[in-house]
Amino acid sequence: MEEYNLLKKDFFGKEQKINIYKKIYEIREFEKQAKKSFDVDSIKCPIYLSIGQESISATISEFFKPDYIFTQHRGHSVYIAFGGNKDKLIDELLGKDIGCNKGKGGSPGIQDLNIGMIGHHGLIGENVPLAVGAALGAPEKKILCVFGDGAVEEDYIFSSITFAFTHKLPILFICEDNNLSILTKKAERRSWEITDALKGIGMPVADILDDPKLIAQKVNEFKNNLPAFINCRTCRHLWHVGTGQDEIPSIDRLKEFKNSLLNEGIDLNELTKIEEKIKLENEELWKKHLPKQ
Ligand SMILES: Cc1ncc(C[n+]2csc(CCOP(=O)(O)OP(=O)(O)O)c2C)c(N)n1
Ligand SMILES: [Mg+2]
Repeated sequence: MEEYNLLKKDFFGKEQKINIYKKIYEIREFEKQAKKSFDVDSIKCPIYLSIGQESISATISEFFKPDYIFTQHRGHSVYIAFGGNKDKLIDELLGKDIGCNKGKGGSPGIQDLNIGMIGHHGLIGENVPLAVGAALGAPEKKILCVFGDGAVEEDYIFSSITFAFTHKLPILFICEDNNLSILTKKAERRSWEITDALKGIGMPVADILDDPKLIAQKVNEFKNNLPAFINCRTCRHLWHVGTGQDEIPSIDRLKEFKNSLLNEGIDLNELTKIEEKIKLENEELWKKHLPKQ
């Protein structure tokens, strides 16, 4: 895995760091409330939470502004990070026809053309060939394509990505590598890394932790030289689907990032104020939508 090196301060200053922290925190608070609402049966669709993985889309969205976004089933974090409408997301989770996908997609099928986001249809990794097809049809558009480490085992992924490389299609491929396909760890599933295979064809690739500093560095390095592929090693805190937890998460990137900001001299009071504001806004937001208890 690659390490952090020589990060240029001009693209990762205090303002960017705070923006990213805000987004990670905002997504975390949203997801915590989604979990609560699922647990009391207000949300009835199967729920795929992003808790633990928020730093990836939060950081990418600070530096890369795609015209289209193709995601898989774990898409809440991507939707929120890229400016999706949280009211419409809650309504979608509640199955209402005013939801961002008319209440028909639910948690795994978030789609909203207002932000160019095309939702998941059920087949793992299908968003990769779809993203490549879209790029072929509209090569002037920048595309973000996000999928998991399970998806990269589908045969159509490799052929699609290599096709995108041959045809220089401007897609940023992001693998949210939580080391799990439902319950099975990578080591039990395969003996290879997609990044090694893609290096073999000369494609710009990185294999990094989900640390915002590393993601910022690689996105800035690659964003004008697409297609490129970033494998971000992350940690899903809860079940694949649903809200349970089998083991204590090995890392909480939110806490780690906050500690790194404090170590760099960012004021604790400033972060606490940000957190309080986000918490309050999030509570108000959900209150508007949930049935009165
Ligand atoms: C083609 C296909 N095979 C299997 C499944 C069943 N399935 C749904 S989610 C999933 C695991 C996906 O893991 P990953 O891509 O790593 O995403 P994560 O859930 O870890 O975010 C599987 C195997 C499916 N939906 N489609
Ligand atoms: Mg996975």
